[in-house]
Amino acid sequence: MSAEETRKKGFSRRGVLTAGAAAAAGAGLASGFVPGSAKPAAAAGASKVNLAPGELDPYYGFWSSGQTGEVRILGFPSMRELMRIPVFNRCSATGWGQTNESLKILTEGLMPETKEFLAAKGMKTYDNGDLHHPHMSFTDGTYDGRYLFANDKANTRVARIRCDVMKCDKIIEIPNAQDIHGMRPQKYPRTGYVFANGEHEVPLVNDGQILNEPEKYVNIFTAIDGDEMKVAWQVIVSGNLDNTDCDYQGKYAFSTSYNSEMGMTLADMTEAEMDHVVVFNLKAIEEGVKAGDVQMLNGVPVVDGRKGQNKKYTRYIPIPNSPHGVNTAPDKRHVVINGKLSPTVSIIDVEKLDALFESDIDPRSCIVGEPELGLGPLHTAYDGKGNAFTTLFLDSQVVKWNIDKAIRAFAGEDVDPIISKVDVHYQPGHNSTSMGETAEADGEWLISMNKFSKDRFINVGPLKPENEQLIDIASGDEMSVVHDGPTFAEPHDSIIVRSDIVKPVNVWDRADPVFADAVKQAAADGVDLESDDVVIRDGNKVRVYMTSVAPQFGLEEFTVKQGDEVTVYVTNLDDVDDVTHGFCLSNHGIAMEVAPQATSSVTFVANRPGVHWFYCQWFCHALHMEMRGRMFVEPRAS
Ligand code: CUK
Ligand code: CUA
Repeated sequence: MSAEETRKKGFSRRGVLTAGAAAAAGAGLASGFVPGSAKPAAAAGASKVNLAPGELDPYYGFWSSGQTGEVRILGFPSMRELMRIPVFNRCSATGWGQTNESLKILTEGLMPETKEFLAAKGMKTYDNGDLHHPHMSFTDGTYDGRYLFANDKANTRVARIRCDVMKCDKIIEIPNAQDIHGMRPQKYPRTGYVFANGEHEVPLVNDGQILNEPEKYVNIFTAIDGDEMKVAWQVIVSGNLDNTDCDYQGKYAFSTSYNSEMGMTLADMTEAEMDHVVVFNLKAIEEGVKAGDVQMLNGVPVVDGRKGQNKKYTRYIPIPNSPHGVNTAPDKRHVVINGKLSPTVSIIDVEKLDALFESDIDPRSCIVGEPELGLGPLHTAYDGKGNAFTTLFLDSQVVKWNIDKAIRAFAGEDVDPIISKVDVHYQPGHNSTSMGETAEADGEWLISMNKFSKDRFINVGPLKPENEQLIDIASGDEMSVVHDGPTFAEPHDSIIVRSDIVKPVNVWDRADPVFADAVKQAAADGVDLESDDVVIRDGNKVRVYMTSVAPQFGLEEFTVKQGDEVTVYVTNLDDVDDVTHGFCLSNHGIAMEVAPQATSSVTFVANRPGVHWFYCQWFCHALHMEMRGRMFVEPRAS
């Protein structure tokens, strides 16, 4: 398509739109064409996106990847993908899922029955995950750069990523719940808790005795101790759980429910006009747990917060209609619940929640605004200046609205909270603003994470990328789309973090706990990982220790016997930025990354007699191709 055609197309789609949106269309064109109506502000926004070679981004973007199961790091606002962090998936490049170090993380947090189930399939852990929500740890209401946490909807897990090395260090399976969807870290005083919603309701004892007795189905809300990565407590709720967020006081968490009906079919699930948001009273629950008002299920204390049960723990606030996202505003006071099947969002004033728990007043008394925004409101982000940005899935738009005006309109004043709308392409789910889920929301940028890209990119076949659209929100009331960013399946959510907050290292610390098992085994074998290149035989177990310094492995050959269980430890002695080596063993399905000053190890059975080359698969040196060696497997004596 020529630039001229692109331009025409852009304008026909935007016929009804404002000059601001038209300016955005112009700013996005490769030709650099800017229509006469363009505001200089929009052009300014676009120029901030186009970093010159070598220029650095002012923000990190941490992107989920949905069913791909990883977390991605983008430079923001350039939208350049910088790195992928394997979490629930497998990674051919880094060996995530086959190194002993990663397998430990992938298996140690699984429940015994899950390990048993997987072992029967010949598996150590799950191969897939569905990672929707990456969120950073907080201290005092803002990001602290320690960790990222992420959910796995597919296999009911929660993972933690260390931001110093940008690697996953813990994965736990959540007992009693099924399919962790909404997940948020505690904002205040710190993280602290990581809240996690079980989305799909199951019988409380799910052993195959109960199918068609919905009254025996429950959903479970979980609070994880984010420091220990252990479940602290759980709450049984009525209805299912979708998304979650919490307040800036450290008192309450909130979860939406699209299935208050506890329906098992689409018709049943969407029957009621009103569903609800559950409010969790953290202190009351902690006291209940301490007082022993719990049942112990799979070693976890579980309190009963169902409707009509103990009202200390939860309140159910009716919300129209199958609400989805819940987003706490940086004003530290308002929480927006996005109506999805209702064109409205509902604004909760957290200062009215104490009264709700103290007496039997109408739970809707804490709703202070309910503006009608458009069709299919899913998620809301904030600029820190009193405005909110809500995605409208069905309208394919983002709407900018003012929180205070919405509250005044709800109170009867004749004001319109809607400031402007912009078309996005197409069907937006989550959106995020720069620092927008913290008290330091800065109102610079908005990302609209669109589920369909259709015609926005050259065609790649029936499976299309998603389209993340970058929107300038710093240049006045109108929003300007300044960049289309294709992504592979399927980022749901993202966070945009000021770059000064995140401080990754360049080189591993040899004392890092990730290497502890290797160090321990080496010590038991009398081996120094940092200098020795040696093969240790221990019955039919063989441990091969080798160092690597570009462009050479410490061992250029080693010999094992057919049937040996071989563990190869590679320690990268290079301590220069960016000199990563790898160890790839031909025709054995084995490859792993060994970053500067790291030790990585992998275990396999040597079952193919003959010569097998191993080589460094990470281009590290002019003689990188020569960085190789031979494993000789002697045939089993027959
Ligand atoms: S959910 Cu995907 S668009 Cu999993 Cu956060 Cu709303
Ligand atoms: Cu070492 Cu390539």
